[in-house]
Amino acid sequence: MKIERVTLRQIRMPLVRPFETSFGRTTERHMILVEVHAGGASGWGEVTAGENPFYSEEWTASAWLILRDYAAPRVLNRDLAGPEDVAPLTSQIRGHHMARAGLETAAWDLAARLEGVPLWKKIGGGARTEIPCGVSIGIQPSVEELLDVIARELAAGYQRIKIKIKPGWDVDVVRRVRERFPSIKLMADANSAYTLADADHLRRLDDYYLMMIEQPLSHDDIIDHAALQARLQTPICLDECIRTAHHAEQAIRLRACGIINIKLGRVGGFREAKLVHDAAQAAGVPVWCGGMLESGVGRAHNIALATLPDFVLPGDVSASKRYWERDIIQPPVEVTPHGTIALRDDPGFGYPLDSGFLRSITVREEAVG
Ligand code: OSB
Ligand code: MG
Repeated sequence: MKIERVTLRQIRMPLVRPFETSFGRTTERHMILVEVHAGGASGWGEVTAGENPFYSEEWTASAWLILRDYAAPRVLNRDLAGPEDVAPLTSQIRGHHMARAGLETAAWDLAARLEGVPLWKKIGGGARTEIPCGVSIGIQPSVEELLDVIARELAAGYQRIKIKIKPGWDVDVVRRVRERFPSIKLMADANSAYTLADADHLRRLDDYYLMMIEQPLSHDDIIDHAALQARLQTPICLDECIRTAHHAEQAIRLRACGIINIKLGRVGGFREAKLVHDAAQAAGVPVWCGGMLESGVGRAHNIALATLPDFVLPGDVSASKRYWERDIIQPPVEVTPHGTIALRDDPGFGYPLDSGFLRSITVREEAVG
């Protein structure tokens, strides 16, 4: 496989409703789609970076430059034995995993299409034919509104509810959710809003038998998470902290978490995501697939990833219509009444692109090579 050309496209997609976390509020996504061309075929990937460097150091504009000036030139016109060769070729770049993953995941999609197989098969997945789905619910204007949103998502069939927390919107909110929904699978994601000095406060969450608390402490601090986990009954799930399989191994060894959220972008693509998965599986640590408010392309890649065997917990991958009036794939991602996404057997990521609509929301485009 030889990638002859890379096309970068930045698209603009307003969310159907704003999404608020401890680090900020998103009303409109600006994402980069990466198309890689080889032998008359092409594969697609998505850069999941945010509009600002608040979840991690990357944002849409930085990813564009990394892809154009560093990542794409390193893989163009090279003889690749397969898509697993892409990540090592860009590993000289420090950080910028989401930019690198846009290219890497596109190469996996291309390889699957060249072989005429679904992406889930190409990555070695297929452990299940339906993906269990949860939802991630942003910070709401009031607890009443949050309870209404949760009721609506449960009625739609979603198997697990994740709420976002931050100082001032945490223990009392969780208590009221539990009073109203005593037996649902419930978890809370803090996106690094606390420090170890908040350990006593966070310990109050143990009263509400959450499945897990996600990334309570700093985005780059595994050690303090280990100290916090020793004081909590509720399992800690790490998101921001786990950027490589080595981080996963260290976090597990230090008992900093009992669960890992795997995001393709955060770890740099399928190759590293599979290694994180394997490290967690070997240690008996369950994983689930996180989300970054993706368009249909990134969403479909997440679905493929979630067919690896250790993805036993419902993830944050949900229906297109929760995010978009109109998605760039047709049909959009749909969720069954029992809260699952059924796998598709089309080659590659499995959903036809709506190219006319895609063109209409493209704000810049550039070919490399
Ligand atoms: O921490 O999981 C997170 C969205 C943007 C950035 C970080 C996170 C999230 C989500 C939303 O929780 C997941 C989704 O619905 O795509
Ligand atoms: Mg998270």
